[in-house]
Amino acid sequence: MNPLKAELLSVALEAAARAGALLRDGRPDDLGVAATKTSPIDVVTEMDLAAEKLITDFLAERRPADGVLGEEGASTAGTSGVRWVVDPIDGTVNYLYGLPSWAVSIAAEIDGETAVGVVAAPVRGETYRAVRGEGAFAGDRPLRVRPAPAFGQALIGTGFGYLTERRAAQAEVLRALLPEVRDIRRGGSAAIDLCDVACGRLDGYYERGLNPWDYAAGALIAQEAGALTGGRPGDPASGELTVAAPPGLFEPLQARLEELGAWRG
Ligand code: LIP
Repeated sequence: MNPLKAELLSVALEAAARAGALLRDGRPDDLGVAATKTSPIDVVTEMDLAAEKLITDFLAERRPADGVLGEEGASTAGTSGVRWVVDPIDGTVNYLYGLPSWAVSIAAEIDGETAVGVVAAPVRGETYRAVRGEGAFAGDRPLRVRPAPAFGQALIGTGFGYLTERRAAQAEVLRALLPEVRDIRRGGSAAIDLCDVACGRLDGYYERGLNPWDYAAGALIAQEAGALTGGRPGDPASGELTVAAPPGLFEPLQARLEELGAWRG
């Protein structure tokens, strides 16, 4: 493995492990909402802020010349060509309510391309990782997507935004898609959903409105496990639309989402 990528992986794994332990073991029983962002249901807790500080302090200590982009406000340009993209708690609402499906998501870009991705899911006891071109793993277990099923047999993950108008548009897409596939799962963490595609626990995933920190690490892990990822036809995954699925399912799913206008709203 490339020495730089090996170092970035080691740093990401340690940062995610430290933040995951803080979040798992230090969650206050009376955890409340510390602030809201784009809407009254787009919440931040004191633990989101504490975890992002732990991660950014660790990155500054180990990789002081790197840039950082974090969901809770971390933003430094850096001079090394490496930028960290950090979601300290992906699945914040699940974490707030004490539900198990949340993760620490840490990606490292080299010259603008995601090279390393780590998603730690402490309550699951699993940490997913990938280095571009080197495969995807959960611990030491190699990950591989489930072979593409017929469209009507596909288990599809998705999620919803925090703005009323967007949620109404997303519900219309869901209303059309649900009768056409095996079933839908809404887990509440894009990073975990993308890792579940990588593990073969979901056949596919799509969502409109994600931020880079939601999908950067998970999309690399899904790619390295054999999934195709993207947005609207011909576009990369983005906040407009993120789609992930194995070849043979990715194409019909992406085409159907285009027909349904899943990128609107
Ligand atoms: C979450 C995403 C999830 C989406 C939620 C939320 P957060 O990120 O991971 O897929 O459906 O609405 O955006 O806000 O918990 O970091």
